[in-house]
Amino acid sequence: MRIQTAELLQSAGRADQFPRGGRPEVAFAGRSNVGKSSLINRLLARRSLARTSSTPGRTRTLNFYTINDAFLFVDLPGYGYAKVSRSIQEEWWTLVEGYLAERAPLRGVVHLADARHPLTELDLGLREFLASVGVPCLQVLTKADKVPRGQRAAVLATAREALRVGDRETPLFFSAVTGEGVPELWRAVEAMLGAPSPRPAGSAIGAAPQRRGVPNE
Ligand SMILES: Nc1nc2c(ncn2[C@@H]2O[C@H](COP(=O)(O)OP(=O)(O)OP(=O)(O)O)[C@@H](O)[C@H]2O)c(=O)[nH]1
Ligand SMILES: [Mg+2]
Repeated sequence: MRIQTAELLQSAGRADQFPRGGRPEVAFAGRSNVGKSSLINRLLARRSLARTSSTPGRTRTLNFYTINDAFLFVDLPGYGYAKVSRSIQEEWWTLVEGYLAERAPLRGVVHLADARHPLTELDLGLREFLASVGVPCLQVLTKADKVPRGQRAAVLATAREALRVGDRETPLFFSAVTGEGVPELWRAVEAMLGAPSPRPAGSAIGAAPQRRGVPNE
């Protein structure tokens, strides 16, 4: 993918701030500090378009980026950061759930988990939620530069077992540091963007979001 333009369209802290328009979009979800903003920057070959930080819980809004005036990337607030108050976490989660369940242009979600750690209940809960609202999801294992090649097969096997996907799904190793996984992820993202909307025809509303536990530990 040749990136001609990539710009922040909107930072939304409320659903009525989500941008309108029919361009398809892919969202990036995962725990706080897992590397969502870094992955977006790496994919777009922009050093600091999406704000990254060593302080977890930095991305507090849904940040919509327009790429080539053709499609959108959405950087979602991370979940599971214990130092953010429960009520704030609950507020973000309600907003994110509503977005995932009802956003008409959403074609798929790239779900990030740290390749060095097992998937958590929150990660699995998000995957389940996406399945329940019919949104395609691609599993990415971030910070792959920290996982020696010799450990890759074991990491993959553990992730597949946690996800209960057997051989049907292969999580993708990705590194924002080395660029590993960039071409593979672009292929998957392009396929999502090119696929028909998973939402019911003529409706902006998918299944109603189910309440889940507060995304905290
Ligand atoms: N080694 C390594 N570090 C990474 C990688 N991706 C991100 N990081 C580091 O992880 C930290 C968090 O990265 P972010 O991209 O800000 O993570 P985020 O998921 O957007 O975080 P929140 O917005 O707080 O939810 C930063 O210190 C990054 O430099 C990677 O692929 N390899
Ligand atoms: Mg971020």
